[in-house]
Amino acid sequence: MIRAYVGLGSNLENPLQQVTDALRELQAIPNSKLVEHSRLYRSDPVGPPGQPDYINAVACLETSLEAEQLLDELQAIEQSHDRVRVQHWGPRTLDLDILLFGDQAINTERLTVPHAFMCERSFVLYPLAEIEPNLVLPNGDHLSEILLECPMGTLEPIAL
Ligand code: A4P
Ligand code: MG
Repeated sequence: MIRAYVGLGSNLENPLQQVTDALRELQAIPNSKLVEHSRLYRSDPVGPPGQPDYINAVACLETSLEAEQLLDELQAIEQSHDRVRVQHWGPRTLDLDILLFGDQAINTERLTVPHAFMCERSFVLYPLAEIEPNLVLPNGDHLSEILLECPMGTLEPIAL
């Protein structure tokens, strides 16, 4: 079994519900177990301005799937949430990214793991640290040290 960390993000169509539903759907991925997940966080959008705030979270799965099989499962969940987007011609309602897949470094057409921008994004790093404070990345970097260079800013956990 491999420990995979998955980043969840949504900023459309009731993002809190999108992420809550997605966490439940992660539990149903075959040959996998949802070990734990962070609280939900509200974050300022990174990227084009003028979009709504995001809800973000990080989940830990134990899986015997290969990385690309896990990506297939995550994309199927994204698709089921995207139906709303297709109707409204808006941006995506759910983004599920593989942040880490054990200690594997993957660079294929479909997958870059560790996720290319994870170490610059407070909305990834703080939820990840909440569930795995002593995490060491495949390149040997300690999450606790990366966090020192990435201020929490306006990121805030949501009290549900
Ligand atoms: N892909 C490559 N590596 C991976 C990986 N590690 N995990 C490929 C998942 N997918 C990976 O993804 C496009 C392709 O990336 C996939 O087909 C897969 O083969 P996508 O999600 O369809 O497209 P995208 O949204 O353009 O890309 P991506 O990388 O998900 O976008 P970002 O960079 O993650 O940006 N601000 C806040 N506060 N919170 C957010 O969650 N998210 C984004 C999305 C921007 N700003 C944000 C947030
Ligand atoms: Mg994505």
